[in-house]
Amino acid sequence: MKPSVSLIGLGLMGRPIGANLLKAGFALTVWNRTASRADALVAQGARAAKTPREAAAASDVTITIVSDPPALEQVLWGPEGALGGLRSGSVFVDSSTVSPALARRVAAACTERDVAFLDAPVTGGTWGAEKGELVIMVGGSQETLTRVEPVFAAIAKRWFHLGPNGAGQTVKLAMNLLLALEVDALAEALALATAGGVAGERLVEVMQSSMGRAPLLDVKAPLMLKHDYKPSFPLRLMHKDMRLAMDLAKELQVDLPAGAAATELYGSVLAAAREDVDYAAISSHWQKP
Ligand code: NA7
Repeated sequence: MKPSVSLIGLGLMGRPIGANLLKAGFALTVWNRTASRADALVAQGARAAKTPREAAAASDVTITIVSDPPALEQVLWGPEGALGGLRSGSVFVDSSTVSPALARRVAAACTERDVAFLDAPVTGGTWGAEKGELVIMVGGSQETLTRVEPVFAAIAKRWFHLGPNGAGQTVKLAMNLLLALEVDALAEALALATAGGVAGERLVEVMQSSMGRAPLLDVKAPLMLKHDYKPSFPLRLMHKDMRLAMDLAKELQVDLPAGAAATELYGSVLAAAREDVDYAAISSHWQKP
């Protein structure tokens, strides 16, 4: 029999994830801080819980996908928090991107309650979430992963078991640092070519035939050339991940000079942004109106 699932956090990622869980036939309970964001899923058959605690108590598997470490702490340990509701013997999966240290703290709190825990941040953006083609980076035991694989199959095309709790978040932070640097490198190369009198499109065309070819060019370059920064993966969340990566580097005493410079640049573009934009908006640093 399919496990019942609770989903806490119905932002850009949570809503399509919920829709795919319903489509796959899971009994779904949802909770979101802004209650109205649950309406569409409720119309499709989900049950709305009144509190995170009630949501967690309703199911065999509980998934959280909220903004950042303070948001996760709030939904777990805040008033009527989910941690107090998790059923003994159930599985808790956190798909938010947070620090490995917080993932390990959550794991310890779950162990005390006889709850199995996976840190399972995702990649693929809203596009991957809508298609049910996310990629999941998993930290925790293989046995727990095996239990939730039918749930993962409804929302993801692949998942990687990377080690004990915290390993999923470690890989996610390293990966997003790489993506942020790649997009910054592309923005810098476009700025240089454009200043030198060559259209950015021509640079991209050449890049597509070179060793620097990357799927990221297909997705982000056209948006950067059009100055179209509608958020798929918001700049504010990428900057949050870069800060988490830099904190981790400090903790592990790893020197990341390009990461540090890029984190500062992303921070200044974020501070100047007047609306929620994609991280491709890093290009706007060189595209003054
Ligand atoms: P969004 O679209 O910014 O959504 C964030 C979600 O987190 C949304 O449901 C928020 O509720 C919720 N949130 C934020 N702060 C809190 C607090 N303090 N308490 C409870 N709930 C909160 O992010 P995405 O869906 O794109 O990304 C989610 C995660 O996946 C993030 O870690 C990414 O880095 C990867 P709201 O609707 O605002 O009431």
